[in-house]
Amino acid sequence: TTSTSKNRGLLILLEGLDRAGKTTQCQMLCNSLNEANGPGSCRVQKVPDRTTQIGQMINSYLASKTTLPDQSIHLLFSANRWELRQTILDSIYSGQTVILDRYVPSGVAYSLAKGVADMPIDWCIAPERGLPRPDITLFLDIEPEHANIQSTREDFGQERYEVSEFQVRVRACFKEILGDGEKNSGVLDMGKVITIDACKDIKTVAADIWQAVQSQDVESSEI
Ligand code: NYM
Repeated sequence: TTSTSKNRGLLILLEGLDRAGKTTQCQMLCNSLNEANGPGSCRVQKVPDRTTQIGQMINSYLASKTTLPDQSIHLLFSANRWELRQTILDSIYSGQTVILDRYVPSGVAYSLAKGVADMPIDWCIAPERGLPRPDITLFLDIEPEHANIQSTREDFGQERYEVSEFQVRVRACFKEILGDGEKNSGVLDMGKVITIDACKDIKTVAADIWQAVQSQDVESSEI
């Protein structure tokens, strides 16, 4: 089970398209885990982390204030995760569970969906090798047309990639790289992958996520 009897915290990843409700669900899951296991036993890490210098470059790119070659922005997203690596490991090995709001699968799926000829899947995955592996990945699946109108981020719909034809391709790429259920059935090893129907109402999705996390017998192996 996911109790604090483990000597390390868990690394839990929530993935999905823009407006699938990831940020809301990360917060709800974190609140529930903090209630169950004690305050501070869990935290959320947003990826990309827009607060670092690299994060600010990513933010300008997403806001279309700057342009960059597809390869460059891909590597900046990856570099942003490498900046987070040590703090994630520190948290986990001090016993704190970390919930990631996006991670490696977003990095690969959004770049692959661009269909750039010299950015095949192995090129996209290469810079991600060696980053901490999540214990469990919850893919919040929505039909792109069900993307929530309401979002916790005010500028939703304004950023690059937030166009529905592109989201359809990103969804297909997510499914290709994550597989559908069994460990290692996709191209990336993101731990146990569970697909959650995120078209349901917020509370039902939260309950489904809670159940998936509780029912998961996570190995306390090295990350
Ligand atoms: N994105 C996110 C990428 O293209 N590559 C990545 O590695 C990551 C982590 O940036 N449209 C894209 C997905 C989103 C945007 O938005 C980040 P948000 O709302 O901060 O999750």
